[in-house]
Amino acid sequence: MSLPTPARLLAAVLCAVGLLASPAARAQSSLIQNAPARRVLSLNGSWNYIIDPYENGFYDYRREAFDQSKSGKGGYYDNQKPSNAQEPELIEYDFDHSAALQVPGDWNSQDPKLLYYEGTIWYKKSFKMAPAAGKRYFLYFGAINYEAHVYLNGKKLGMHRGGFTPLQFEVTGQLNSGDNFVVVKADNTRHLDAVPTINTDWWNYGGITRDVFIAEAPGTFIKDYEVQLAKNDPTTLMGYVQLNGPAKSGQTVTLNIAEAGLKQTLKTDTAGRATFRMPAKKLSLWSPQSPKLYAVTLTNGGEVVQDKIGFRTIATRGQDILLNGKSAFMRGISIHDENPLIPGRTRGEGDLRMLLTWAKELGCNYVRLAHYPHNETMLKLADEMGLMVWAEVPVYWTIAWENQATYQNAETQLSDLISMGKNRASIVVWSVGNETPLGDPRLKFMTNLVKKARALDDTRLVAAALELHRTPDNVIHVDDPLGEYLDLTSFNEYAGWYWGGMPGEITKYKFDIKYNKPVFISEFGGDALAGYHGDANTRWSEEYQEALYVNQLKMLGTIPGLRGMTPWILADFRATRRQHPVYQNGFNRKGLISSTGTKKKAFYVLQEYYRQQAAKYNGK
Ligand code: GCB
Repeated sequence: MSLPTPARLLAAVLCAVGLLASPAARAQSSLIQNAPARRVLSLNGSWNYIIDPYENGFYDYRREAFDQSKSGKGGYYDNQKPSNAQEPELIEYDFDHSAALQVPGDWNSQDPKLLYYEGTIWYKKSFKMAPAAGKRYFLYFGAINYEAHVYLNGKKLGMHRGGFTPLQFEVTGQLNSGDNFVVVKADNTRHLDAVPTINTDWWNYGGITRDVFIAEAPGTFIKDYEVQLAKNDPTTLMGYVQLNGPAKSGQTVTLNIAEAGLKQTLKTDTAGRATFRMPAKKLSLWSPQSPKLYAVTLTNGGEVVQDKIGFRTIATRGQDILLNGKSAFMRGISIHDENPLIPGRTRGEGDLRMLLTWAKELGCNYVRLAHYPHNETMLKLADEMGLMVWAEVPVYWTIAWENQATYQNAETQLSDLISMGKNRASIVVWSVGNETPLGDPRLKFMTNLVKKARALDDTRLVAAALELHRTPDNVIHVDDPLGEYLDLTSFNEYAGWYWGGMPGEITKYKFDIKYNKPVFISEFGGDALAGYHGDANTRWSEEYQEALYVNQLKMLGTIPGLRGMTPWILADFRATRRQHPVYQNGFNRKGLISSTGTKKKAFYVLQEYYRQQAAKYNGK
């Protein structure tokens, strides 16, 4: 037995408090890495649904949950057929004769009576399959908003909270050869202690909003892996492979990046894990100008997992953001996971590609995927199309800072996001929240999230969209104490819309920014109804928004450390709080592109500014 040396003890303590991010401390999660790339049976398509505002399919008339009863039966998840005169049992629901919703897709945009619906909807999908002996199976949902109870063939698999991260259940041994059915109780009721909380500025779209599939894997399989450059070192590849299953220890795993001539055979330890660190001097680095991705192949016996991975470094030095060691300007735009043309949540690669193509047209090299984890496909597309990404968790406005369960929920969402995105070169920033109010409990909550993000991934920047305050001398102060812990001084700034007078008046403001870090404007903007015209002082007109952008860019140009921005927002989006009957009509109209896909005048202002910035920073 070897006794712990003082150095080992210190390392263990530092690891425990998250200060030393060893490869072993990097993002691990129960989720299968790159699950969509495994051998899958898609369960997308038509799912029958039952609207259940009183939750009669979940609770009996004494409000006892059926799935907690002795028999575990009685809920809609039994998927019983309705009774007829010959049958003794009364059944008052029937999935097969109920209407259907398309999955993936929110329910609000698929049936007019569901536009504002908040509550429970039951989904059912029947499918046939032939599970193979010796294989393992995982039922995987890209996202369900917000609380999901999942049942397979009448048996409960589990429950998940959080509307934007994947959920997965092992179903080995629970699948029939032949007919099967999955039932989901999806509930988008808002809660004070949830993440996000009850108050947001986006639509509370409910339902199974992302892909559903069953993934097949061998008995012992490659569950998780990371293949990235070491921190600030473009010539060293590092990461790990994690096997899961009875034969996980002492296995041989091969990592092959054929195009780069890199191949290594790894041996797993008793925990099924193999870490590596190897020289990689000839890699072409990923950047928006040249979004080079390498085919990466991991092999474990007969199992082959393939990914396309890019390699780049990201760091800050003083007020510079260094991409692959060179100063870059982040020409960004904020994006919601919504297709304004549906309007509703994006439903597939086409929708996602449309949004990112608009961003490219604008001249962006960067997107802020606000305010919650976006689709895994979006992250892969950003890799492919050459857009850096700010990825975020829905710690938004005022949540229950002192509630331990709320913190745990936020931390889990952050961990799952980092696990899902850790191999994507596009992601350069983890954002732990947006416009959170000053105060001690909040500072503790947020700094714990920052520590967690750094412990899981020490190679990317950590940020949050902060707030500012003004003094009567027209000075905008940015001094939120959370800024101390972040890599960017990133803040939202709404001069010319929520305060500061007309667009022409805002250039009088000067900035007083406390931290010597790259300055990043995570939001600015104002509403304009596309096609509504007036002058630069006519609120809601395209000309007002245009003047606001012209003057914002003038004003922001006075900040020496300005290294990027993600104005609010690419496209108009649905927001319940936006009630103006003429100009808003349930939409936040700060989009540079309208809800029918037309570009507003301000689009071209930002496009020209980005053209100049790209020239100045040599296109990076
Ligand atoms: C903000 C929020 C964003 C809102 C935006 C607005 O500061 O971060 O979610 O939609 O302002 O339009 O007010």
